[in-house]
This record gives sequence, C-alpha cells and structure tokens, in this order.
Amino acid sequence: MLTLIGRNLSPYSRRVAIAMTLLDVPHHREYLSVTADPERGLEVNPVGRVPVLQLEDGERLIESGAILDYLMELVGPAKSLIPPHGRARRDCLQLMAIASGVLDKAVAAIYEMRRRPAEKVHEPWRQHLLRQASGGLAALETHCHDGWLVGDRIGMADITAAVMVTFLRVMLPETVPAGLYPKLYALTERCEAMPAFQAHKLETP
Ligand SMILES: N[C@@H](CCC(=O)N[C@@H](CS)C(=O)NCC(=O)O)C(=O)O
Repeated sequence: MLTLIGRNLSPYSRRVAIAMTLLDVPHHREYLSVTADPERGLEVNPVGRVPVLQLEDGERLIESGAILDYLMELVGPAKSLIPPHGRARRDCLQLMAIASGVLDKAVAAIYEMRRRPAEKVHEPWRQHLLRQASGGLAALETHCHDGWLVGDRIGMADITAAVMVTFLRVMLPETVPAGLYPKLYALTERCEAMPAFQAHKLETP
C-alpha cells in the first residue's frame, strides 16, 4: 500500500492527504514532523522535507506537486482533480501555483521568526515575504465566485487554496484579517466542512 509521510500541520502534506481521501486512494500515513525528527526527514527525502509518498515497491516521491501529478495519473482523467488538458488545466495549475506560492512565502516568514535568534530576524525581509503572500491572496480573491475555482466540481485549486487559508488562519493570522478576503474565506469554509477535510484536520502546533 502507499504511505504518505508528513503531518497535517504541513499544508503541502495536508493537501495531498485530502486529495487521496477524495480520490479513495488507500494509503497508510506516517505523521512525521521534520522539525522534531530531521534525521528521519533526510532518510526519506534527500532534501529533508515533507510530504513524501512511498510507493508499494519502496520508491519515494517528493514534492507535493509531483506527488499530486502521480496520483492524478493513477486515478485517470475522469476522476482527476486537475483537468487533463486545455484552458481548464492551465487555470487549475496557475491557481495552485498562486496558492502554494503564498504558502512558500508564509512558511519562510514563519521560519524567519521561529528558526532564528530574535536579534537575527531581519524584519524588512519578513515584511517583504508577507507582502508577497498578500499579493497571492488578493489575486486568488479575484478568482473566487460562488462555485468552484475551475469547472463545476472541487479540484486541486480549491483544495490548495482552502488548505493555505486554514494554515494562515492558525499560523499567521495577521495575513488573513477577517473581511479582507470574503470569497476566499467562503470557499475555505465550504471545503473545510467536507468529510475529506474533516478527516485531515490541521493539528494545532
Ligand atoms: N515545495 C515543497 C515544500 C515542502 C515543504 O517546505 N515542507 C515543509 C513542511 S510544511 C518542510 O518539510 N520543511 C522543512 C524544511 O524545509 O526544513 C512541496 O510542495 O512539497
């Protein structure tokens, strides 16, 4: 059976876990924290990060986007959460890129605060990272409407956006003040109410 390595506090791991549940892909889970166990992180991934997807023969895939690509090919185009071709595929991948780009900047801002001694935090750099995250949030807000981001059913763009907003609300609440991104909030609430999201709740740190 497949094994997904990484805990739900990692938004990159959480988006893969939610996709696997939505797609009914059976798997085990190893709730690895690379902060708590960096040695295990380096054992399963040469660059020491999660998520990692271990295949039945022991091969390990890294990088959430590449893991999702593998999963979508596994389930086939009819079930895929990323449209297989054309404009819809391009839109989905671009919106996923914005949402995961916000995560990259938010995680870097969190590391700046938590991984450095207080006197070595470079506040102008942290502010720059937060401005980049806000740029992505504002762009996503303009793409939200009453339905799903792309097409007429939930897809990877919605999942990535919702996982990202929930992560920010817990870890960096100042980046998502109430009222600033109402449509993105509404999309997130709709996603988080679904059983697949409830099955992989964000653990509070
Ligand atoms: N681009 C990667 C990002 C993965 C990532 O940064 N994961 C974090 C956890 S949220 C991690 O393992 N950080 C440990 C580190 O970078 O030292 C992906 O999409 O898989």
